[in-house]
Amino acid sequence: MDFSSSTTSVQIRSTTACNVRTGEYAVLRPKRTIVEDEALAREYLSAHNYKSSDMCYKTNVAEWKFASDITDEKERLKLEQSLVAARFEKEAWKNITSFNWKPFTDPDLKRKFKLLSVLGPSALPEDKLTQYRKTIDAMEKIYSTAKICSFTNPGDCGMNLDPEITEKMSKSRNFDELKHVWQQWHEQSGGKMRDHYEKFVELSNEAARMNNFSDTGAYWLRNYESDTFKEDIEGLWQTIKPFYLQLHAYVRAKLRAHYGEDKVPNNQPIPAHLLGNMWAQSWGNIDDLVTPYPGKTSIDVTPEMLKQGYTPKKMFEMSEEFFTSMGLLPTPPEFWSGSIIEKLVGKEMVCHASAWDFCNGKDFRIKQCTKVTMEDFIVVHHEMGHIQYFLQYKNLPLVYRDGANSGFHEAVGDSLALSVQTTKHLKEIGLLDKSTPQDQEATINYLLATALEKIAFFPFAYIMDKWRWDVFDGSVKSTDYNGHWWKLREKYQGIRSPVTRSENDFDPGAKYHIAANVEYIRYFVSFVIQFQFYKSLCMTAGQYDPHNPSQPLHECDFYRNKEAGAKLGAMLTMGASRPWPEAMRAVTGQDRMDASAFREYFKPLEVWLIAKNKELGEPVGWDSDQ
Ligand code: X8Z
Ligand code: ZN
Repeated sequence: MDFSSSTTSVQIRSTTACNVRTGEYAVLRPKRTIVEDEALAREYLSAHNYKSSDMCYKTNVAEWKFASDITDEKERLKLEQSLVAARFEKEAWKNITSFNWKPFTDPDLKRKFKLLSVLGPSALPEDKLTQYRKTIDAMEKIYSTAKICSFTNPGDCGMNLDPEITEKMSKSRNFDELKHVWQQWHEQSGGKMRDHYEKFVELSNEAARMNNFSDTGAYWLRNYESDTFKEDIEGLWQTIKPFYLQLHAYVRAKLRAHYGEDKVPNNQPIPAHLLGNMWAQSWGNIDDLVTPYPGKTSIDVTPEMLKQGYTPKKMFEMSEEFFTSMGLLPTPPEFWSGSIIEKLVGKEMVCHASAWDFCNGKDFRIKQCTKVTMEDFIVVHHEMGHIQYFLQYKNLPLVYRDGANSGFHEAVGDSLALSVQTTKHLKEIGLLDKSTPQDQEATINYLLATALEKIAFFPFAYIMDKWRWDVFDGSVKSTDYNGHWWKLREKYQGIRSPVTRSENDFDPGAKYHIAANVEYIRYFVSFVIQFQFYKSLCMTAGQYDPHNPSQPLHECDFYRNKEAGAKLGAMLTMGASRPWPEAMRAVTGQDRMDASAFREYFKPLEVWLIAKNKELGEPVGWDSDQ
């Protein structure tokens, strides 16, 4: 699959192979000098690039067909294609590793070989690879087709995650209804895939070990090309944590005011079903309950979008216009004819939004069950960020057609969306009344709404992979899958399950990326670096000056700014051809992840929250058994 964010895509894209001249290199190698070897290697890669792009195209087509129309037949065809691709990959891998590439003098050639020398799950024998793929497909199918019964109308059992369940979680303020929906969803999704997950872990680890990694977690981390990556993430979390605790305390106080002391007790983790989102990963949907100054304008322009007759098509066109206004690339006609931007009627499909690169330089698509909401308007920009990356690196060899690391791919659209969602920009595009004042209270409202999306997300993004790292390295056994999940949920997010849980449940599987096996720490990385990108682009555009209080970071809009666009474009065209610190330097001048831009952006809110929690007498943190 190419989803830009899928782990399988990386394997296919970086290891897809051709089966021509099988064995030839292995036989010749001992007789060659390094110089001859390098020349031959270059020649080999060129043929490999051509064939592997073609294979990548075929695999994507089969995967797209399944994801947009989930049937047994489409699944069978997808599996068949994945086995064909795996055979190609294995052959190519044998050729690639037959080269003595480590002493190569050309650093670029060496990098290509390094990236291509990891085979991925295709290392498994074919029967096991079949099982591995079938297990993931089964989980993705359970997730994407799960249905629950309505609370108010129990006879209606056709509620899907997208859109009905998501809308309930976002809009209902009825404690028992939310609990019902939460519980039912967890039962019908994760609850049905526990055995599959256990099998998946075993096979995935076996594949990782065949690739000389200790386990799947270590295999995933290779993407970040850093020996200190886990420590760096923990360090970033420690910087963000005090701010998260303040936000958590404030939101808890507001929820208590709404639901009552018995439902949201002081000093306790927050019940997971009250935060406007099934996974409590971002809390923007309860902005109405927690907004500091209710009389002031809200950032949520959904009602205005509906009033003006917005459609999914218009949302995508506007997003594209933002990118091109900065001198970035327009999408080709194939994008518009091939994409699916609304849920298909009468078909089961994977609704979780994704962007696809079909590896032929012209076919790029998005699949999104778009609703006309401000939240989805931001997701549209997120997905268009992936497409922009694809477009910018489309002329590189396939092995480099990827993000500098996965977090970069996730950050592009979000960095631009930070500009799109400013009141300045919303006024400019007619979604906010030009006369709306931007005073201190409106600023706090704006920053709080943004914090509900961005700050609330960090501990969730962290535990998604912390849990999997612990499962993959064997420190957590299948008998403690769910217990460990809730231990992390409570410790990091400060939330608790609304109903008693046991090892008969499998709540991690109620989240898409666990069911579909998509690594998640990329989003943690993205939420840090998108503020670094945003700040740098703002400074390039002359829209932010750290020494000028009348020009705060959160008000910067770089719409139509070609210099900012050129800077971003320069990074995107590098794809994965350089280690990520170099890509980051191209935009920010920095070569590491750094939460200070993020802190700078939210500074006025941090000060406000600390004072407010004191005023409310709300204790910060929660009692915990941990
Ligand atoms: O999965 C996504 C994107 C597709 S790459 C819509 N996101 C994460 C999620 O939904 O959990 C974006 C932010 C977090
Ligand atoms: Zn994404």
